[in-house]
Amino acid sequence: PLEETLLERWKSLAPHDLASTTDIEKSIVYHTTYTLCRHRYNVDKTAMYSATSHSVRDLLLKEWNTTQERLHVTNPKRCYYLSMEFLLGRALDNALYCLSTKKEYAESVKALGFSMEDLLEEERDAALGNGGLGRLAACYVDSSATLEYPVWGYGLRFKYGIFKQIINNEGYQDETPDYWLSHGNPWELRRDDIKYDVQFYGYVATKMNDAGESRLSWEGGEKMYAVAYDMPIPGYDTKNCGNIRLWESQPHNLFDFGAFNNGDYDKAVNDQKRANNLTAVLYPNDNHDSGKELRLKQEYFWVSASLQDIIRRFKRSKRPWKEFSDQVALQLNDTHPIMAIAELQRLLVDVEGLAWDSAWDIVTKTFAFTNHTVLPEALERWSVPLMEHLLPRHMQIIYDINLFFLQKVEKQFPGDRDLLNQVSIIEESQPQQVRMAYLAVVGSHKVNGVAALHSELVKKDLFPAFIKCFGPEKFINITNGITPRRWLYQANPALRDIITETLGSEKWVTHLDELAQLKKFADDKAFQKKWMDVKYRNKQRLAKWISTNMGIDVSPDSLFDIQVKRIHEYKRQFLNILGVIHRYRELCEMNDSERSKVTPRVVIFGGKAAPGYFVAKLVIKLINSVAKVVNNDESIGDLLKVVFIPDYKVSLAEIITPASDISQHISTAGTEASGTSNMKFVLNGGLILGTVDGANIEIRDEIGEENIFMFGTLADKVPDIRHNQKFYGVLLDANLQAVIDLIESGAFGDASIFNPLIDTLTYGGDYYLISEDFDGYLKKQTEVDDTFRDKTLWAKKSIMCTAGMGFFSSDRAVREYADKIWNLKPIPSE
Ligand code: F55
Repeated sequence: PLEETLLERWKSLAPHDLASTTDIEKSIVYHTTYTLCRHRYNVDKTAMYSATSHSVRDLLLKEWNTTQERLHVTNPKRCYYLSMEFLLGRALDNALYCLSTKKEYAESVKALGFSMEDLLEEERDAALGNGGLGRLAACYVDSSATLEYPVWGYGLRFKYGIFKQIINNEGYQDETPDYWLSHGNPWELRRDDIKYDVQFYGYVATKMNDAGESRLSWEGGEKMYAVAYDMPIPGYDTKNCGNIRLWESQPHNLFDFGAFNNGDYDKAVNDQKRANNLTAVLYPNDNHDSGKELRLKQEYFWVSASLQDIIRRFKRSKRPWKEFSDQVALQLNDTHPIMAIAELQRLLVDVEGLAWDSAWDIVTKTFAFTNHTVLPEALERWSVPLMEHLLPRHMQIIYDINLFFLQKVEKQFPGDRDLLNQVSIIEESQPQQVRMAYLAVVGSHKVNGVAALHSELVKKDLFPAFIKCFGPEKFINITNGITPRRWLYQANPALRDIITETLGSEKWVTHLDELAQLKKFADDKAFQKKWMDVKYRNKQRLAKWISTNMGIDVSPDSLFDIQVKRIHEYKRQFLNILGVIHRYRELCEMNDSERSKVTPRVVIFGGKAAPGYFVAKLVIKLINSVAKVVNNDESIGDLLKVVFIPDYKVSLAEIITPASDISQHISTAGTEASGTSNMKFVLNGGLILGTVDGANIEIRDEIGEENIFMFGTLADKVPDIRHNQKFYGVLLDANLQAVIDLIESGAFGDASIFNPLIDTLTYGGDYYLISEDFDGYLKKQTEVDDTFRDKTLWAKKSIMCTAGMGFFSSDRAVREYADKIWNLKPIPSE
């Protein structure tokens, strides 16, 4: 460290704020010249975006540094959010708002000959996630930074994020790699000095430690480096700045000269390649576990590097180990980081020399686990042989954790063999499997679901036997939330402005409950008009995007009906498109006078299917086949249009979400843990058509049941219906049968390709209850049409939607985590 007088000098020389637009212009020109080495005759939009971002980054890094300094001095308890995925989207617009300098930068950029709108479009999405789980992590770091909680995210720096989706000429999904770093990334900082070894394979040996005690030790195998990259996460209306630390894998020995000299060139090169590949690509499956060795390697690599970093920070405080959980909270985002439990136990026992029980006490006080799904195919299980091969010492530790746990259970419930089988972390299959979710329950002090219904199902369906062992208090609910900054303030400037004008302040941006005051204007005719004008302009904006990018013209006077999310059978995009076909059938049979009474509709789909998910990809194909026929049927005109927007991602969601009249959240009851896009749409004054599932239920409770269109089987009825279908088969709903007949007639092209999809309705039962729910769905859609024709009523409902959304702010959710799980206090920046 520098001595006092030098410190003062450094302080006096610290870069100062950019006080005027001239300062900002200078900073942008500086970065163009020196960071990018571009001449002023040679600056295009991409370069200008980059220079502007570097300039903004300087401001952020200043806050980053003061935040770290403050934390260093106060040394409070910190929380680390371990998430394989952070679906951040774009950073520039968000940073400009957080630093409250968007206006100044827009002026400066203009003075230099560019438009801010153009520059914002230059930025590639940081798409390091699949869907809801990854976007949730992004919202939570936003809220943590804004609320000044000392929270860091830890994840992986994938070279390729979620693939880019292309819809080919036949209407099928193709995938191309998302090389998002091709133009550099001004929002990350590589930390060459923060680098750890991560080990794989090898064997377990017995060794003597300094005290002459024998200890097990993990030896041999292969090593890689983990190098840190930091991404600053600005808070809104605060000088606090959060951080996400992402690890990149690197070869350990820059080159294995030994192997090379021995003529084994392939081995030398392959070691390098393996290390470089480890963090190359994000697995593109949502709600489905791939079970691949490379995935387990990614998980352990990330968890190991993160724990080494966290422990190094803890050790600097010179506190005794028993205070670890007073200083550190670790949140496990789904099953992906659960190896961290075994890894921390290993580090404490094998490396730090703690006794097993003291170490285990620390572990269980430190970890908490968030579950995001009850779908069995999404819960990770790793085969014991794979684990023994890749992580031999961890496998032993998991066996021991299980043994000691089962001994305790046996003591509590003597002779209850069934119970022991039900709670064992090891599944006695061929080969044996490690049930990662069970390891998380045993190794954590709290387990939470992400919406009220889901949290009940977690207790009832996933971990019933554990309630017996631990009591129900260990299992809690924290309903998801979304950040109002990105999802209203940024994405919907027109709505933002009338809300602020009406409420007389911007307080709602950080206190979303304030929106409730809008209720008193719900019947105000002048306000309704303003409100619906905003909706109209947002629909025009989306219509323009669709026209420019897809060549399809849609009328903003139509009802915009949107379903955008990952394509999955349980989310039932199939139900939606079958409903569209039904609508088309009816239109075809109407005369002109009947048609004149129809509410014109644009049905918009978007979302990626996992590349290996055949049935989901077939749903995309069906949507596009239907779109082609319907959109080209001149007799239908504007009464019905179908659009599949390719490559749905965060930046597109920001245009799509504000433009909905209705959005669909129609999962089979009990399958969608929460959903978060439902919250985004309602926050933006969109009504929803949904099932009694996930957070839809709580949205209904908050906004009032008269403001939501709900239908469908209830979750507790689903198992019986499935059971009966298995025995007695499925008798398809009559309207559904007519729709299927139309598909099979070849109305949408070669029908045989859709057979595997149609089979999911009948073979072995209609697992997702499409037929069961079809009639209720159609009836609700008719109600939607009728209600939409009453413009005043619709406007009122739309206002009541936004007004009721205070609860769904991620600020509220993060506060709940901090209070109920992390025991964490904010560290004010001023
Ligand atoms: C990704 C990889 C695996 Cl191996 C498993 C799951 C996923 C994944 O992307 N899950 C996911 O997005 N889950 C969603 O989490 C949201 C946030 O809690 C929920 O709102 C949503 O219901 C749930 O499906």
